[in-house]
Amino acid sequence: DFDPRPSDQFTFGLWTVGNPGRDPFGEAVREPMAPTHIVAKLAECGAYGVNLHDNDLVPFGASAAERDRIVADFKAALEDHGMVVPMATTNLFGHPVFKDGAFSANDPKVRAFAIRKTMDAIDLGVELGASTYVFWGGREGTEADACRDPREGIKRTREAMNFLCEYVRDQGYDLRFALEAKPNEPRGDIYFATTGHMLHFIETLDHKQMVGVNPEVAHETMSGLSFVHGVAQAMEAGKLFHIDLNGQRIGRYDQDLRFGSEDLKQAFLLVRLLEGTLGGERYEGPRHFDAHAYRTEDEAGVWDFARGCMRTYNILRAKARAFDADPQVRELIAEARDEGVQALTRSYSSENAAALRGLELDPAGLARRGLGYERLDQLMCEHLMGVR
Ligand code: DIG
Ligand code: MN
Ligand code: MN
Ligand code: MN
Repeated sequence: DFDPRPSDQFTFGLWTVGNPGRDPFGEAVREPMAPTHIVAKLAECGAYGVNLHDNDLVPFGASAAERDRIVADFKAALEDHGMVVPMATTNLFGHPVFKDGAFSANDPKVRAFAIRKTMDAIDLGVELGASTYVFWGGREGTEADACRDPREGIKRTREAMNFLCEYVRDQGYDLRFALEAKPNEPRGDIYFATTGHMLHFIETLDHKQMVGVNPEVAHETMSGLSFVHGVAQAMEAGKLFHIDLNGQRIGRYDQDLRFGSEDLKQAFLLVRLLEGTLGGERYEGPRHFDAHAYRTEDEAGVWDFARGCMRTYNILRAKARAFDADPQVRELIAEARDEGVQALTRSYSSENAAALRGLELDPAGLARRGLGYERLDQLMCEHLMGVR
């Protein structure tokens, strides 16, 4: 069966199933849910864990005593329901103080406040057992782009990341950072717009080994990019530290829809990549759904949404296994191999270069070969449509 179980490692943010359904054009449609209630209900649904921004649990400006009481209650709920907290993050986008950005804001006092708030939120995440810490720069960008040199936005972000990496090391925390890209919304343009931008930025950091990415389906899809290729590049670079799964239609605002609900083919190809059924590395981290129920739903609908995300993932995993075990598929994707030729370009030598020049290659003949991809893609569609 396809029902989720903790071994599937499915997680949800408190803010996802707890989303009250407010949108830019309408008020909340659902009552707020207590974090302890969310923990109980997600456990009931078969989830493995829950993630959170600091202020999803501890209200902005709460006293130390209030914070400790809330954390104690939350820890008890986690314990009671056998749930874990694999990932934590900071809300650096909700409070008006961040209206010009957080790490990249023009006011040095705002930047300092953002870094201090992140230090406190890192402490909270570690206290709850998180091993991954996500940074999504929702307000790090512009409308009036003349407001700062865009290179300054990059420099300030690097300064914050280097400082916070040092903080984690100084505290002796076992924590890795995962950077989440988004091209726009809420800002007109957000710095580090795609996972690709983040992968380069990470290489410029002082402690790049502890920094990876947290790609989100909706965010790459908004830009019309292949999410599967972005995730593949992160995996190949050993930088896929976390992932945000959801559904999205191209060219729209960030919809954060139920996983697989919009583009089943790309969701299938993503699950196939993550599960490694096509061969190669399998992603071993949490399968996090950063998504929320339609505004039309009541609380029961929210749990339908949560179960739908997880069941769809499990169904697609079964289909990916069947697809890559299908003899006709394996025959079609069996790559042409010619060890002699491949060896020539695997590493340079003047002999190899000369041999390459001497190779008998017939481009016209090579061009005539049909690849059989129509048959291959039809087979994939037929697996997806449930007739194979
Ligand atoms: C938006 O997609 C962001 C925020 O929800 C959060 O900071 C991050 C964590 O997954 N995703
Ligand atoms: Mn999103
Ligand atoms: Mn979102
Ligand atoms: Mn996200």
